[in-house]
Amino acid sequence: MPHFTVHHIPVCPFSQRLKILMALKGLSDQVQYQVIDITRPRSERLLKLTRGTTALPVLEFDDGRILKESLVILQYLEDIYPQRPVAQQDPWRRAVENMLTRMEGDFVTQGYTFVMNQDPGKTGAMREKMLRQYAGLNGFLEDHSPDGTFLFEEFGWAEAVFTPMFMRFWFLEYYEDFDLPPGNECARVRRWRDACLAHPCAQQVTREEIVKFYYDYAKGAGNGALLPGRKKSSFVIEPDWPLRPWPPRDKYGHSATDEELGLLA
Ligand code: GAZ
Repeated sequence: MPHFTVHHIPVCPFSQRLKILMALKGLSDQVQYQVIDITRPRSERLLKLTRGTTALPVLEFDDGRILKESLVILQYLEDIYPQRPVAQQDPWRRAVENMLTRMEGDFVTQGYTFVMNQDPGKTGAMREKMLRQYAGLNGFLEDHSPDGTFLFEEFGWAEAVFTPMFMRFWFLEYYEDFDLPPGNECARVRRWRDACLAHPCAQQVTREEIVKFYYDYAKGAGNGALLPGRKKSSFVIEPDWPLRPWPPRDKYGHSATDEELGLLA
């Protein structure tokens, strides 16, 4: 078995996909993770290996080869640990699962664009677009699994891909007061989402951790970037998140200081 390490950012949804997959297989201890502090410059060594790209996770083998892109790494782990397959084995079912997986890109982009929006005049349009994303998932599940909870019988591949995003989108509930509306239009995707959130193999992060780490995203600064007047990003590893207070919810008004966010050691 090749030796490798996964480099990742704390609270990163893309590496949580890998953690969920390995937890489903009962093999969580088979993968070593190395936390990268994105508020500091990336090491020359890693930059060289990735040819200058900085997006994580990156899986690095002991011999210097690397793999990028969470869905590619997910498939690699599925292939080298075939015990307790998570992906569907039947070609038709696998294709259906892949169609749903293929919907993650727009879903993720819309959620992050919404949380990072700084123009209160655009909030209505953002809500509308986010709802359309959920409605798309709802329709897909209605077609392929009208009476089920998950896409198939159990929490599987598509669930491992989407659950970290359902969790990140707690930041929309907190900073935008956005959640799925009651009623029929989203009933199927709500059932899916709620079961995904509750699954024992997907409990690597908490709502509190996400809300605290993503404060700067809610103020328009992604990927560890520094906001005006601030010396520390909300993505710093120290002080640890349980020690920090809950950030202010009003993202369009007040800009919290490092001190208010509990970022000063
Ligand atoms: N497609 C890749 C994968 O592995 O699946 C995505 C990986 C990725 O974007 N990683 C980001 C990263 O490592 C962190 S997560 N950044 C650190 C760096 O130095 O590059 C997504 C958005 C967005 C804003 C943020 C993110 C996000 O749009 O989650 O849309 C998809 C970054 C405004």
